[in-house]
Amino acid sequence: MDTRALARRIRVHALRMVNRGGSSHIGSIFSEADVLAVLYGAVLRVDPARPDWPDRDRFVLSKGHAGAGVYAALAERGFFPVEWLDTHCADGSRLSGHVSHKGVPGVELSTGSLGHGLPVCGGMAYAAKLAGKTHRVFCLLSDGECDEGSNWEAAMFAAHHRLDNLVAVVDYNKIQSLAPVADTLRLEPFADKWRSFGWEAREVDGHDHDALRAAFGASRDRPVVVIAHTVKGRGVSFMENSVLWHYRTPRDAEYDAALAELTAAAP
Ligand SMILES: Cc1ncc(C[n+]2csc(CCOP(=O)(O)OP(=O)(O)O)c2C)c(N)n1
Repeated sequence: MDTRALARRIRVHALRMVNRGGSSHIGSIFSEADVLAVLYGAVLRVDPARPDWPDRDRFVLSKGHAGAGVYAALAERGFFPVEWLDTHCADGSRLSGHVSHKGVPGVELSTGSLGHGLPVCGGMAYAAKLAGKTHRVFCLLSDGECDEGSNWEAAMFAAHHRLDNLVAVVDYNKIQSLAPVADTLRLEPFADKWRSFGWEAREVDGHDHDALRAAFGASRDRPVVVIAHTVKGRGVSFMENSVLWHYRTPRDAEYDAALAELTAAAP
């Protein structure tokens, strides 16, 4: 699958969904879109016709507020009709703003309260090991989410059990909600922290599809964290690196301008 084209479609779907549903977090979705496209387009071993296939790779979006990106990726991969996306955040829709697994094929875990995805993924990866399974577990975290102590407990657990089937991906866009991460609770030296917890840390440009693909390769003996350096709002110039687009909904001229920019972009 052409992952760059998939990333662009994820962004366009998400922009429409957020506009139509009157919801937020478009900057957070744009920053993760390339990671999602590479995972769903080239890396995850999944079967849309059998979303509960026991040997499937698991993907959990721990930064659950950016769930529109996952819904768009799943629809594009054929887990459910693309038309479902039109119901995002509407009354009675199964596609809630924070990602939900209830009635949505392909979603493994409902999230939104930050700090829970990695602990659950550690359990999934450990269970796979105990059962002698070879599938892998991927967890997408946000940088601000790494303020939550539960992640560091999960990091210790995963290293202790040598969970080489577990991959954490951090969408390191350097902004959390309304302020820079560095001013809120500094993460650096971030990769060294993970390494000191017993993980293999790989740092990449989170919008470079070849680099991401290579970084998702297996490790021989320990859990892997892919620190994906990203830009919040990536793909729409007036949203990039702006705290405004964490909670703001693009409307009217802003929406038109964003859509025009995304649809004009290659590929
Ligand atoms: C436990 C918990 N505390 C607070 C929040 C409210 N909240 C929503 S998004 C967010 C931070 C967003 O920044 P970041 O985690 O870096 O994600 P980004 O959107 O930049 O990818 C916060 C604090 C939450 N969802 N869960």
